[in-house]
Amino acid sequence: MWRLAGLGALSGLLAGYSALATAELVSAAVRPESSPVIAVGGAAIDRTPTPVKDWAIREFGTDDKLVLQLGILAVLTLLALVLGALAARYRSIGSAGVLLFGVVGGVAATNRPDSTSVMDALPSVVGAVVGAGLLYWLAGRLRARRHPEPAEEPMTEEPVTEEGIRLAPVANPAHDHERPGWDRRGFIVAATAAAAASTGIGLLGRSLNGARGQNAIASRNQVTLPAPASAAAPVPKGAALRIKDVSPFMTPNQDFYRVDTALVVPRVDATSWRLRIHGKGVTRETTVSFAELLRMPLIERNITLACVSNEVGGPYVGNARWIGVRLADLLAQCGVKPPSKGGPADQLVARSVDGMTIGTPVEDVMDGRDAMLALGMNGEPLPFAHGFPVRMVVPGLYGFVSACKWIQDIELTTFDDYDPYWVKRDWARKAPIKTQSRIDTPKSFARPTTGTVMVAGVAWAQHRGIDRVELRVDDGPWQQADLAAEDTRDTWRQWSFPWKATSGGHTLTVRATDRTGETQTRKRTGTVPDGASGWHSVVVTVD
Ligand SMILES: Nc1nc2c(c(=O)[nH]1)N[C@H]1C(S)=C(S)[C@@H](COP(=O)(O)O)O[C@H]1N2
Ligand SMILES: [Mo]
Repeated sequence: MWRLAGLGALSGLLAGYSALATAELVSAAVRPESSPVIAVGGAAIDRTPTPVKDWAIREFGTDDKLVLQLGILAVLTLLALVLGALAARYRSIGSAGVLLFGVVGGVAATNRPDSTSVMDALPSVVGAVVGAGLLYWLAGRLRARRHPEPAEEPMTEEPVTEEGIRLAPVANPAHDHERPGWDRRGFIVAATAAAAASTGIGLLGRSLNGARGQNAIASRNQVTLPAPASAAAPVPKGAALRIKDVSPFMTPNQDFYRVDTALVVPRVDATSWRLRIHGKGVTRETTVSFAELLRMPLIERNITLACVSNEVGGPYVGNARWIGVRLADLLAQCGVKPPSKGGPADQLVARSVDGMTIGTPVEDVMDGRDAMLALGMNGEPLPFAHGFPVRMVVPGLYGFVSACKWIQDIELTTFDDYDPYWVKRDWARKAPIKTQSRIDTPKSFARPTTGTVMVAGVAWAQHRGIDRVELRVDDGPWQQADLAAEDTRDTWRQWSFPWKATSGGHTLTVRATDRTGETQTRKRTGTVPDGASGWHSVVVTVD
């Protein structure tokens, strides 16, 4: 009885594995994002309550997606075990259960915002049919000889005494129930074959899915970023302090934080990519290619990007040198006017290839700041994870209201008419970046020795600029920190403070004041809806 359930559970596991492997292969023929785990994962992300999502970004950071996928796999494993155990007794019901999950996956895949065809259901459905079929068949092996014909009973399975005398089978129904009444060989052969075939199919699917990105990779390799018509001024020498453990003034691409909802990083082929600009007040609707953007006059700017999900003291902020097309110029060519000049649209909604929507005030984009369609980041084409081929960057606004990656559509509309993705999920419609400062060194719980301890970090108030940074030791007075040279008001600023550390436990607190004269508020708020506020502190013990 328990053995039957156990073998059934094993069959369920194999069926689930073969279903996912098959789905992987079919998704390579449809599109990678249509695979069930990705589709269900995407649907889960979109439906995750904002507090939970915020918590996941905080706890797991860029690994949040890995955690989610592992979670989905854990749930699927459990379901497969249960359905398998069920199938050992009721094989039609167990197999039908597998089919049901295929339907769930298929519905999830076709309902993704980037799904354009019912074909997206195919991987889930075909996978489930294969998995259900395998489970049905394996469960059949388990029962093949539950009630064996006496004539079919192999001689060797009869109990035989040492003298070679065959004992008569005992006609005992209870005993009959206990004996291994199943096709052991058939099951083992089938199970092994299914496991091996699934692994082969899955690996083939994986590699085909990987190969699909080759055109995109090739198109990225072919990009040569032209010299900008308007170069960024050289970073002042004093902008980067030579202090160990301070965030480098320019954040290397591989260290740049990543926050998005994409379970599979979109790999867009730049040669077929187009951006459409349309909507209210657009008198000349425009579609531009990547090559056309590269031929336009480009600007190069250092801009510090920040995520609204960044907690006080958190890591989701980075500074890069972006090169791209001034968005205001392109919009003006399309006939767009900001609301202050009588334009009918106050919201610009950017749409990405993966269905993300991000709304930005048209006024901000056209008020003279260097809002851009970025094509390059720190001297190279955008990395895929950061939006290749084109993304938006707007100085002064959190990423969720400005920095659409993998952009493919810009629609001019109004805040009244349309709520983009995050706004539908409790986040604010408008979200300028709050003035913030962070202590990078020493870290909390560090144990420096008495004497001079270099306290240092970064402060940012994009598009307003940092005017002053102050440090407080315990409940002492605020003391002016040394500020590194300012690059631009759109970039962060390093600061340092040589602290005469005395022994014992101490709390170090930092605050910044921006160039409008406003000092970073001490009032602690969470990240939802428009960014965390409060002061960053670290607690250290001086030995
Ligand atoms: N297509 C797309 N663009 C997106 C997002 C997203 O989820 N999808 N996230 C936004 C958010 S919340 C932020 S903070 C920035 C982060 O950009 P980065 O990952 O390059 O640092 O991208 C923005 N652009
Ligand atoms: Mo963000």
